[in-house]
Amino acid sequence: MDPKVSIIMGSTSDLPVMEQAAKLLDEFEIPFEINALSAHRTPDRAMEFAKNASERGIRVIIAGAGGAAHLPGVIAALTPLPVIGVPVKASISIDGWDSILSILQMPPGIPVATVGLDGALNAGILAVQILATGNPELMEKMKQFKSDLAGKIVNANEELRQIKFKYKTN
Ligand code: RP5
Repeated sequence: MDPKVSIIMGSTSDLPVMEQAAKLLDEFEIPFEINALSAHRTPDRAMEFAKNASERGIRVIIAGAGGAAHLPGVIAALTPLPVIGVPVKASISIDGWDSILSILQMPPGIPVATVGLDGALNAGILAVQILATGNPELMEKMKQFKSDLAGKIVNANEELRQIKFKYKTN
């Protein structure tokens, strides 16, 4: 299987967060690869990866990092592919804001589609949505996924209806 999505992260300490994206891609049966790559510890490898990803058939890159998280931006600067950035709340973090702002606040011309703090699940969903724009079968699966989410709220309301309060009217 040739990978369509590449998940990269600054360190394996990011894995507990980034594996949420991997699980989601597995659920949608999307071939993906997962690697550690650092903009400051392995800058040459990061550059080589970014320059070759498109030619290798990768369609979307999900990049997670914590602290002064320049990995997604550096990769986005070197590839024409869409890059989804995942700010990770690392142990060195100042409440996650360092990572959020480093990834989110890219200068004009080099976008990184930034999800919320530790939001790797949303990154996975967004990657599938990007792929689905050119794949009707995947689009149907995404529709089903969304309707399953709606089903959860229907069930939640059913449970909430059972809860009794003196002044609760529904
Ligand atoms: C970043 O530094 C990584 O993305 C990670 O979130 C953080 C800490 O890395 P380790 O010291 O745990 O390897 O580059």
